[in-house]
Amino acid sequence: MGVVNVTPDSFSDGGLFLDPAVAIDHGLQLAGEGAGILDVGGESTRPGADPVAEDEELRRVLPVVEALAAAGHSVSIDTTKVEVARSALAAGATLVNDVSAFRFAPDMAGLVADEGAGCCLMHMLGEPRTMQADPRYEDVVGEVKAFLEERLDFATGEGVPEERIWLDPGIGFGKTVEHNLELLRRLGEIVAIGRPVVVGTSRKSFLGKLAGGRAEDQRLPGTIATNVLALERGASVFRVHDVAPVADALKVAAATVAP
Ligand code: PMM
Repeated sequence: MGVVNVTPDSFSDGGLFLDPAVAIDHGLQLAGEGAGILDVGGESTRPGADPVAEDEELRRVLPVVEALAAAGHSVSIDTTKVEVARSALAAGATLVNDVSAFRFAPDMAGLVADEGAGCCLMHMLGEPRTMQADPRYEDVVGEVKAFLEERLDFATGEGVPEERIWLDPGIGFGKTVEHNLELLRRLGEIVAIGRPVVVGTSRKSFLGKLAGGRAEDQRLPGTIATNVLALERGASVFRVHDVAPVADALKVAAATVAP
């Protein structure tokens, strides 16, 4: 899954692809590098980010979704707003990547069900504005797993077939470095829920901290290391900014994992 952020303020690429034409080119490039899905987002979820108004989010993402879908690519829409998801699905997206797992807009489940779309349900502690203010868990893996199971039940109860649901532990969303590491070490427990697991470690701050203080553009080695290990532990979808190098690493790693 290649990241196409149409935002002025995402943590690692904010402002680079705010012009729709540039974002479309970027998406096409990521598809050429091997991304099977292009994840288009118009609202930054970085810690402390302010919410974006619906009309502004639509203005950012719609032309990009439309162009990438028209070019024959699979597109997911990274949003927590039901009207943004509705328009993106109408414009050709086939999957809703909701970092609130339908908590912010419960109607999103019915939309996904009615439209025959897929969805990715991600764990986040609270909301982006406050999630990194002293996150605490008794047992981070147990709590994330219980949350994802509850959200899976909610979504299927609203009519989304289980086969169309992916789950994501939400690396960096209300988690300390140690919480992220524990989730990656014990990823198998999330995989055991029985749905495809998405991981998003790409360029995240814990990678910078672990490598001695690396800036966003120097976190590719950590991104590769974590994605390769996540593959070995059963993850199915890898959400990254740097598709070509990660796709190579995953191909080689997959060839060494027992079938
Ligand atoms: N991370 C970000 C945004 N959306 N969606 C999913 N499913 N999983 C993630 O880990 C995730 C996400 C934040 O990264 P970005 O600002 O670079 O897009």
